[in-house]
Amino acid sequence: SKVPRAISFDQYYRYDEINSYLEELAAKYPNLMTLESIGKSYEGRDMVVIKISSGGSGTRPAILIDGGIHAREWIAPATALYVIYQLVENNAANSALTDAVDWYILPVLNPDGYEYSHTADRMWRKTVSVTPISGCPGVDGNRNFGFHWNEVGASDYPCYEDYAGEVAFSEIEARNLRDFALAHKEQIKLYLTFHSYGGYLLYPWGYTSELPPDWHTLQELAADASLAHLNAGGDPFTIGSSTNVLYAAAGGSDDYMKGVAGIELSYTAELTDTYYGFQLPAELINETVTRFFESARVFGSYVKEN
Ligand code: ING
Ligand code: ZN
Repeated sequence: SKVPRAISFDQYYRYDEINSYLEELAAKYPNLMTLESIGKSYEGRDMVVIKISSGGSGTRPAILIDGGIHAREWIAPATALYVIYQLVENNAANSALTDAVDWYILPVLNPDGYEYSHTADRMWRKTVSVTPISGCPGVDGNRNFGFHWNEVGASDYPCYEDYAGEVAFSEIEARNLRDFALAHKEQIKLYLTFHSYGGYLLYPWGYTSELPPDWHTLQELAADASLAHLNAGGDPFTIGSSTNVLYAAAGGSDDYMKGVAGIELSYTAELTDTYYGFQLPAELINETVTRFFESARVFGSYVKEN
């Protein structure tokens, strides 16, 4: 497969291509970016987290971003990759975002599923692990986290798209992210997970219609991020708790990060509108990611200033 010497945002990349690019970037900017495997996926792929830090020895407030927990949502890894690209390759223009804040970015949380969606089934959502029903592999990674696990909006039946798994954290990918987040929880002030589609900025909870005590802060910061997206030519986001503006679903990563890891600012971004659904044409990647970067800027500034 091709190794991208320069990344572009007019095509979707395979998992190996993404990692080749990230390795080249880390080699080129060793004082700004480092690459860490947080463990292997079910099929043995390294799960790569990028750390972007201009100094501070790990004492600065940090933002944790992931994409691609759901295989078919290809714009999610692309957006995570674009944030890396801007913060590292365009650091001269974006140094205000890295001079006091560290960024941990995991572009593809479900690499096995991501590859499967390229090679076998474009509409694959889940992981690819074996389940008790042969012929029905895979768990919904965003129903597998261990906070009010499987209470609502998830299925016990392995053949369903929202199968929660046999137990919480049955999936190695969810465990690897959990362990990474818990190891850095004092440092991480904001968690952002990319999904598609629909144009939402969601905050906890997904397991209940009750709102967290600091929902007003979550709402206001999301409104600022949405305004930046609008000013960049994007649509405003629909903002609210997952249960109240989309649907109830327990076991999501955002609920876990807030409810257990103690990362108070925890968001799910549902990128892009509903017109193309999961199959956003590659020609629309560029405008999608550049617009969202303006929202990412707002999250970065907030963490820096608070
Ligand atoms: N949407 C999310 C899902 O996992 C979500 C929405 C996020 C619900 C967080 C509850 C909690 O179903 C997509 N597109 O996957
Ligand atoms: Zn999703």
